[in-house]
Amino acid sequence: MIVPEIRKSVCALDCPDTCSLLVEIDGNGRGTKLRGNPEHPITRGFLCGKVARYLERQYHPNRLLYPQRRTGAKGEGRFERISWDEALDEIAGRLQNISTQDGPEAILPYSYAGTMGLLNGAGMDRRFFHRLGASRLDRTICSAAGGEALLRSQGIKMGTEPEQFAHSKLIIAWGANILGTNVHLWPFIVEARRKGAKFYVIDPVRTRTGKAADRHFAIHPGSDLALALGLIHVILREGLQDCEYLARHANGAEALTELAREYPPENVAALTGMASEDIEMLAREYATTRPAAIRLNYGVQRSERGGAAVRAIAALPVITGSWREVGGGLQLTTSGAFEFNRAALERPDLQWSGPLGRQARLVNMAELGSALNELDNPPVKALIVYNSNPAAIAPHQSKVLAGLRRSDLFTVVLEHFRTDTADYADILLPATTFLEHTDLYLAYGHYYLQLARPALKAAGEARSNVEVFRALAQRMHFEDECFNETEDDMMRCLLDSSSLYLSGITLEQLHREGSVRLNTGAEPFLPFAAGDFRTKSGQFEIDAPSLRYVPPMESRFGNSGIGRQFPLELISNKNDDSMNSTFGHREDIDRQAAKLAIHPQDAAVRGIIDDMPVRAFNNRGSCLFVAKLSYDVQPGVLQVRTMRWTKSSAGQRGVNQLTSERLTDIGGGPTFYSCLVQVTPE
Ligand SMILES: Nc1nc2c(c(=O)[nH]1)N[C@H]1C(S)=C(S)[C@@H](COP(=O)(O)OP(=O)(O)OC[C@H]3O[C@@H](n4cnc5c(=O)[nH]c(N)nc54)[C@H](O)[C@@H]3O)O[C@H]1N2
Ligand SMILES: Nc1nc2c(c(=O)[nH]1)N[C@H]1C(S)=C(S)[C@@H](COP(=O)(O)OP(=O)(O)OC[C@H]3O[C@@H](n4cnc5c(=O)[nH]c(N)nc54)[C@H](O)[C@@H]3O)O[C@H]1N2
Ligand SMILES: [Mo]
Repeated sequence: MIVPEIRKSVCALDCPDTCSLLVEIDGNGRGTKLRGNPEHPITRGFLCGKVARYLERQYHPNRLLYPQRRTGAKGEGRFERISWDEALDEIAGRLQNISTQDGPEAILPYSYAGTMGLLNGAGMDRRFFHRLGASRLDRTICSAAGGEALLRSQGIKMGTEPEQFAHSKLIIAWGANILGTNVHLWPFIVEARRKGAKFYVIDPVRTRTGKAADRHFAIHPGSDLALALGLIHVILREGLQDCEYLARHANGAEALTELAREYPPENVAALTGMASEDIEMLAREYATTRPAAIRLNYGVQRSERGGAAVRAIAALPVITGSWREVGGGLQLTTSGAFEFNRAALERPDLQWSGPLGRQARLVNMAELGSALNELDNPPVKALIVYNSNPAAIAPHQSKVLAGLRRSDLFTVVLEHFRTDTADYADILLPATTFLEHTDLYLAYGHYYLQLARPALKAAGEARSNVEVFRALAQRMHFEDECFNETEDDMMRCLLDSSSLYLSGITLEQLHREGSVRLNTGAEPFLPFAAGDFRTKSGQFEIDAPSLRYVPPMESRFGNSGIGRQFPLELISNKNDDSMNSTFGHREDIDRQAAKLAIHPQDAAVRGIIDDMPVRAFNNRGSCLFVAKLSYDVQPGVLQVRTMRWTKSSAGQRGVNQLTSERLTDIGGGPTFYSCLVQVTPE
């Protein structure tokens, strides 16, 4: 038997788990199998379904293999092959002209976390755009509201490590579909349950995770702030708080006590749709079952008051003193512990020595449609897209597509596949995958830093984002030394940080070991056991006045009147088997994303039966789905799994036809899950 060669890699998909991978390679250097690294403390030898099959995507016949120039109309998807030299010359020439005529801020980069790699996600690209003086992109599309909430309350985006969930006696998955989007946390929950822990889920949708729980609490979308205040009401009323912890480590407890008085369980039951006894029970169990951990994920903060909801939920372990305990606390993200020297990597200082001589304007990526159609002084004349597929994933899609169709917009797309966005490119460039380039990875669901070297040969003429922006910098005669740096130089820049969490970690060690635990100090890691919040005051900032609950305007209970015309709340959350729009080329994924879950009551009054084609619409747009009658959603709530490519959906269109550009209360995030629609048989 021939023993295959094994190379190590790291999964770069936008996921809290950031897995350590083993790639089996045959004699010709071709990858034959991907496995989870059994030695990695979080990956623990298994992969999710989509990444176990990632080699299909890697070697897919539709992979982009060489640079192309558009020959058809924008959006039509007709291209001709060109050379890299032609492509880079044309891009550099066009960007130079636009910069001269309209000013460099007429150029807008658009990228998100297609790869979580730091070099290809926020490295040479940032340097290039900073030196160019291009508009800066506010990367809000995913986690801005929740992130800002943690920064305001805790001063740092950090939380309970996944390993400690095994020691919890009560685990609450709050807007967190763990089995679907964070499956490597699951074994720790299984271990806890084996030792007697209870597992509860708070989610408007009964997801796979909800079905696997001891209890699933169906909550009205966007009403989590009210629930948190109701729980706080009961905890304080019954004296279950940790007075000492609160007094020493939190600011604003008195004002919160006042506010919480206004949220007795009876009132909160009406606001959240949960039973008043359940609210009482949940509060008591949470405060008295020790240790108790909350896995809060990003579902909660994708609605209008999402930031305040996260701040109120994050106050719970402060009120009960749960941060003192192994297996207590809360995890929304761990990413803040990776305190790299980002300035050395991204070089924002280059803006001052470039043509602009100042910091460039900031454009919110959640408002791309407005930016492309309405922004002035200067208008956006060039859009450079990489690590993202805005034609599918950005809200108010009709506006985004109208912008992408503009004949005076020069669009460049760096991609693996001809996505919906790629169809609008003037120049389309083939990108390498994470299996083909070097990168460094933080994680937002654990505390291990990882390095991956190329495991496979680049497909066709594909180049990494780092290589492309390095080459463009040369074409544009940017002479700063940083544009000559290698990937290793760039990683050294990142590691050159005074953070204790990174102290002693070297590139050599990362190269040798692949995965290195951050220096989180003595085990077990209890970041806020003695307070130590990173706010200016060093205290957890409750800020009760910002936590008053009002239902989302765009909900059945909002006061805007939209609900009369469009009475159903649509949640377009993640697909268990996919990754945003990344697997949009797969037919099975497309079929899943075409299904609209609707409660049998809502279906009956509309004459909708199972498997019937239906149209969902509102004042922004409309799209076709196949109805799936289901008790997994409450009456008044619909659910669809994101995210299909419009082009593979045969004219039925993507769900973001329906979502709005309205922003969250803080952080400027999108409100994907505050979305009212009407549904009719098609
Ligand atoms: N399989 C898979 N994994 C993924 C992704 C994927 O597309 N597929 N995407 C990745 C990305 S980009 C991210 S940001 C993470 C996100 O990971 P999660 O935050 O876990 O994913 P979501 O599906 O957005 O939301 C989680 C749950 O919140 C629920 N929810 C929606 N609105 C509300 C609400 O108002 N209140 C409450 N309590 N719950 C609500 C949804 O029904 C959903 O079940 O997952 C990452 N992992
Ligand atoms: N309705 C609705 N809309 C949503 C969401 C939702 O839940 N509902 N979720 C939102 C969230 S949380 C997020 S994070 C965004 C995600 O939106 P995006 O960040 O756009 O994520 P993907 O759709 O996965 O697209 C990533 C693209 O990057 C490409 N890519 C991957 N690696 C590389 C690389 O190394 N180089 C280059 N050049 N390209 C690469 C992939 O091929 C893929 O097409 O969507 C948001 N939109
Ligand atoms: Mo995300």
